[in-house]
Amino acid sequence: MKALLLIDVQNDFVPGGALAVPEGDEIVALLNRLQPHFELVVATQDWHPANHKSFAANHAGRQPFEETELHGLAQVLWPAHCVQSTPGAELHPELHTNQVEAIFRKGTDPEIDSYSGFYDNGHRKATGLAAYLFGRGITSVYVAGLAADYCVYFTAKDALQEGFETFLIEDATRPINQEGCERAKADLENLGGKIISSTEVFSLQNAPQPAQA
Ligand code: VGL
Ligand code: ZN
Repeated sequence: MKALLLIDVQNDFVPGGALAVPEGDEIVALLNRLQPHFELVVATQDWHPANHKSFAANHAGRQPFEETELHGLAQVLWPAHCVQSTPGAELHPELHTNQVEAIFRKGTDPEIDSYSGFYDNGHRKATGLAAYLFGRGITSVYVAGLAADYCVYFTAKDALQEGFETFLIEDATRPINQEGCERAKADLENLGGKIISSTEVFSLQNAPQPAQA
């Protein structure tokens, strides 16, 4: 059983948003076409309180994209983004959600960032996504969405660690930083993940068949 994980397809991560991923909006139509090819579709939502410590504005004298340390973990300081219940935190209006059976929110603890859909960055708390997928009989996960070099990458990495056969659909994601994206893909391949293109999904055997004439 295969699941599609739609990672953080939110207004703040597309051009015009607070933490815009270049061309982030260009994947939305593809994500919609991919969904019917899966038995299960799940989404994640970055969902920060306004006082979240990943925001540069919550550290005196610090600027976005500087690096710091947060409770012993390396932390990039981001522009404030995906603040709970703001328009920037909403899923992209063109993303189809009728087939999305569950949405897992992350990044809600102000003291720790949470890139992966499975765990916070310190791996201290699970979101429940792995247990949910196991409960639904999922053995393979296909990861897409934003951003390739952060939340998509860390979600795929945790999926591998949880024992799922893991695929990154490379044309269904976009990175914040291209070099970081190349490193992320190489790392996933080293860990046993597979980097594929959407055409491989469209040619999977159990794709919906057109109605017989
Ligand atoms: C993300 C940085 C901070 C992401 C979320 O969705 O990739 N990146 N928060
Ligand atoms: Zn975030």
